[in-house]
Amino acid sequence: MILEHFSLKGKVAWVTGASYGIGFAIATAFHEAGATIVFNDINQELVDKGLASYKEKGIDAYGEVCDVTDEAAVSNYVQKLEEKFGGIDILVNNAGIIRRIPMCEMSAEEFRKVIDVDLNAPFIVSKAVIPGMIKKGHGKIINICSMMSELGRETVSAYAAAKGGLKMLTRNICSEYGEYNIQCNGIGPGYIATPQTAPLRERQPDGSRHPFDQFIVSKTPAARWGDTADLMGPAVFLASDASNFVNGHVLYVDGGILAYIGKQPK
Ligand code: NAP
Ligand code: GCO
Repeated sequence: MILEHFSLKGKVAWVTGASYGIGFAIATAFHEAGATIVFNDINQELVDKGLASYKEKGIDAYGEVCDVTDEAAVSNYVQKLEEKFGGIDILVNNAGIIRRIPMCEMSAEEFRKVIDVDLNAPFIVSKAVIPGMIKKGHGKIINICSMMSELGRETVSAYAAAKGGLKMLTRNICSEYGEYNIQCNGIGPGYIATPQTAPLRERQPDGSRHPFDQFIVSKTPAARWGDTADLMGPAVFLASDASNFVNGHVLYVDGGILAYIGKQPK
C-alpha cells in the first residue's frame, strides 16, 4: 500500500529548535506519522515550553538545552541520543535566527552570528549525526531553507547568505553521502506566520495592515501567508521512504511565490 511508504513508524526524529513554530509543527507531523520525537532549544525556558506544548498534544517528546552552534554540546547530545534511542534516523536542521539590518549598518559580529546559527550549525549537527546514519544503513536530513535561498531583499544579507549556503550544503551532503542511503533535502518555506515574521505582520497604529504584509500577500499566488501546518505534509514526505530517490532537492512550500513575477499594477 502506497500510504505505508509515508509511515515513520519505528523511526527516531530530531528536530532542532523545535519548541514552537515551524519545527514544532514538523515534529508534530512526524509524531502523527509514527516517529519518536526528539528536540532541543537554546535555553531551558524554551525547552520547558516545548515539552509542555508537546504534552498537550499527547506527544511524549524528549528535549534538552543544546546550542546547535556548540560542536561539543552537539556531540554530547548525539551520544546521549544514541545511548537512549539507538541513534537518529531523521534530522531536521530547523533552528535559526534572522537579523533584519541594512547591510552597511550591520556589524561583522552580527553577520557572523546569523551565519553561525543558520549555516555553520546545520554543518555541525549533520556532521555529528551522519556516522550513526551510515552505521544504520539509512538516514534522512532535511534542512530548513528559505525564499532567501533563491532571492534577496533589503536588510537580510546575512540570512540570505546563510540560507543560500544551506541550499548548497544540502546538495553537497547529498553528493557525499548518497551512496550510504542517506537522503539530504531542503524545505524552502515561503512567508509563514510565526513569531519570527510577526514584526512583518504587525497592525499599524491606524489599524491598517503592515505594508510588508500587503506586499507579501500580493507576491503570493495563494494570496495568503503560509501556516506552519502547510509544511507538515512536505516534511513527512521528505522524512519517509516515499522520498528515497529524492536527494539534493529543495522543496519550496511557498504558495507559488518563486513562480510569480507579481501582479500588474492597476
Ligand atoms: P524561529 O524563531 O526561527 O525558531 C527557531 C527556533 O530555533 C527558536 O526556538 C530559536 O530560539 C531556536 N534557536 C535559535 N538559535 C538557536 C541555537 N543556537 N541553538 C538551538 N536553538 C536555537 O521560528 P520559525 O519561523 O519557526 O523558523 C524556523 C526555521 O524556519 C528557521 O530556520 C527559519 O529561518 C526558517 N524559515 C522561517 C520562515 C518563516 O516565514 N517563519 C520561512 C522560511 C524559513 P529563540 O526563540 O531563542 O530564537
Ligand atoms: C524576511 C522574512 C523571511 C522569512 C523566510 C522567507 O524578513 O524576509 O523573515 O526571510 O523568514 O525566510 O522564506
